[in-house]
Amino acid sequence: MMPPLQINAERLRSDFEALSRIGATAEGGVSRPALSEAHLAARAWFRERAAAGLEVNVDPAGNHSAVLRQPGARKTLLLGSHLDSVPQGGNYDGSIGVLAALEVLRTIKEAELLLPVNLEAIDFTDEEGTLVGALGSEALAGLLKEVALRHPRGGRAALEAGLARAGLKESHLLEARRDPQSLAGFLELHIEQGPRLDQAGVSIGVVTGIVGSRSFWFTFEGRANHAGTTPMSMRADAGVAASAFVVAIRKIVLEQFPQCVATVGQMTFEPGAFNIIPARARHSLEFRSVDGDALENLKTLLLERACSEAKKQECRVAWEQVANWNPVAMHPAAQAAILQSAKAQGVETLSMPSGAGHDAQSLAHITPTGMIFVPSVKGISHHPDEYTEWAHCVQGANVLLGAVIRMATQHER
Ligand code: HGY
Ligand code: MN
Ligand code: MN
Repeated sequence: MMPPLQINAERLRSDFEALSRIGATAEGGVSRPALSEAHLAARAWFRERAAAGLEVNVDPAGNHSAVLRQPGARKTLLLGSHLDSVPQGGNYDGSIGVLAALEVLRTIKEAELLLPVNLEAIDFTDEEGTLVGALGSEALAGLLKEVALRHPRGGRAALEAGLARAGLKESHLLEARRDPQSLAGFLELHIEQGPRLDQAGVSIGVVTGIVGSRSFWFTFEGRANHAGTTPMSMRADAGVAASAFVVAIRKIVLEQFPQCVATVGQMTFEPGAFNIIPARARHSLEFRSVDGDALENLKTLLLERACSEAKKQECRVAWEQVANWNPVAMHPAAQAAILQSAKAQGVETLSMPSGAGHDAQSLAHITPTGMIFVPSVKGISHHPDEYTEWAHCVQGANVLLGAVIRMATQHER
């Protein structure tokens, strides 16, 4: 029996090292927030690398892709991830999926392997939600709503500045929508970003489903006053109200919603001085679960608690929901293709849900979608110390290659 086709590991490594230098931080990671100069530089690099032998495409949502056309093919199998990062992020989140996808296309082209579907290695815009959240993949899947653009998670100013830098027109973003009938599926290689594979000593994760999440901005309004002369009993301290709510969020999730996680990642007080009682406190809140009902029940409870904590401090509270992603299952055919590919390479697998969000959760709504995880050492991610053994990156790319061939050959021309 022929050994399975393998990617060119040296070429993948040289791409990974070149890309890691774009937006590199002193701490050893990368900072390439969506449509920032560093992100645009990474996209220019991708276009140049892809142009060597493949067709390059940029759609109205800025999604960048390399295309390997196949004679007579009517559908396209998408594979890829995202080149944008969180601020002060790591080198592997998203990057390894885009580079492995590009390497799969080059390997199949060099092997002169003819498939019944086109292959497209794609880098989606703003997966991380610095601007909107899964902006490019939601636009391609036809899920992007005007309301998400009017009230984006990262604020209107950041969105407008990013689109201007990238030369993208907000009014054209939705034109990136693809006809689901034109797609044969989507596969994404990604780091796990959690500790399970690393702890289990297993090198390939087969994702069964991806968590849903809800994102909000909360604003507590109190009364600014002199920090020295105002008796404690006469204060309407927005900072205390918000802080009490943040502590309550953790308590409620730990005690009543063990299937959820919640995070307050940003918080500001205004006017913001040692000697002024905060008039306003604004903070983010994001909570996630694979259980859609739990998300809605937790949302109800937290909104009630925000009101009661505000009242205790004689403050007012307002909120704005800025993201709403539902849990999605990965397609059985995609999971089977990944499992068969890993088995053919003698690689042990672990089937598992994803606690992180991904572009795959947009694509899962319109085409058979699957994800392959590779281990994150100590489960660290969204941090410069994010690290995956290089052998696992190569193995993940080879499992992606085998899964692509299996999913592609399930189609007729
Ligand atoms: O936030 C996430 O789960 C992903 O890294 N965007
Ligand atoms: Mn990611
Ligand atoms: Mn991420």
